[in-house]
Amino acid sequence: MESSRREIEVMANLLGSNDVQAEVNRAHFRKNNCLAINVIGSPGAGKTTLLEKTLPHFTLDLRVGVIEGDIFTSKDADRIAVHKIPVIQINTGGGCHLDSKMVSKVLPEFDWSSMDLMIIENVGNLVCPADFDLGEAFKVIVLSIVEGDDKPSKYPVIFRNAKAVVLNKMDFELLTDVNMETMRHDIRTINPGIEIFEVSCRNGNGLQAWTSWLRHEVEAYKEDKG
Ligand SMILES: Nc1nc2c(ncn2[C@@H]2O[C@H](COP(=O)(O)OP(=O)(O)OP(=O)(O)O)[C@@H](O)[C@H]2O)c(=O)[nH]1
Ligand SMILES: [Mg+2]
Repeated sequence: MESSRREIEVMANLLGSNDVQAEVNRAHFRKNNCLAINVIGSPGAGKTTLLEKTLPHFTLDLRVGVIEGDIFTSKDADRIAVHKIPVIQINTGGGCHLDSKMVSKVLPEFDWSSMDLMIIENVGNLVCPADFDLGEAFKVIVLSIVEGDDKPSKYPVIFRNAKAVVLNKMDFELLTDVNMETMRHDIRTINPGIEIFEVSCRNGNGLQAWTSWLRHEVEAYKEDKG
């Protein structure tokens, strides 16, 4: 009993100090007029692939940077670097999520003079990153439909906290027993206002709606200078 109370106190302190730094990061993004988004999803959901497919829609006329979060390796950062944009890898060394201090440490490594969009790919995990504000404008979930239509109701916290969800790997729809109506219904029950995109990064279906929405979000953020 005593030890679980101590654990709660430690967690509360941790989240408290994370939130303080997150506000500093958020002020930094605001000052530089750069939309920052926090991309969250299970290992292999397709976060990096979605970034790879998204970047070509932005880099012709906008400046985009990427922060890659992983436990070990720089494999995702290497994939993003092919697109010739600034990318920094953060290795958590075992931690299951990024936190605002890790992000703040790498911010000075970017040139902020004309950055429009900063995409932060979190460590592959649908649970832990939900509790850690990085200072982003909003969270985006990437969920592979192959994982099953019960995932939103089993992991509701992240769905409650996100602005958009990309339901990826739609090319597998007919090869699985996933019920997309259940999936959509459960997501909307948890978060009625969330944007839902049904996408296949493999064949490109649905990507246009996602990239148009994200572009609109970048423009809206830049117009809202308050
Ligand atoms: N069939 C199919 N495969 C996909 C799709 N999107 C991604 N993949 C594949 O799924 C695998 C995992 O994709 P990643 O983009 O590395 O996934 P991730 O979420 O970044 O993974 P972590 O960073 O390790 O958490 C790769 O083999 C991709 O090619 C899709 O829409 N359809
Ligand atoms: Mg990845």
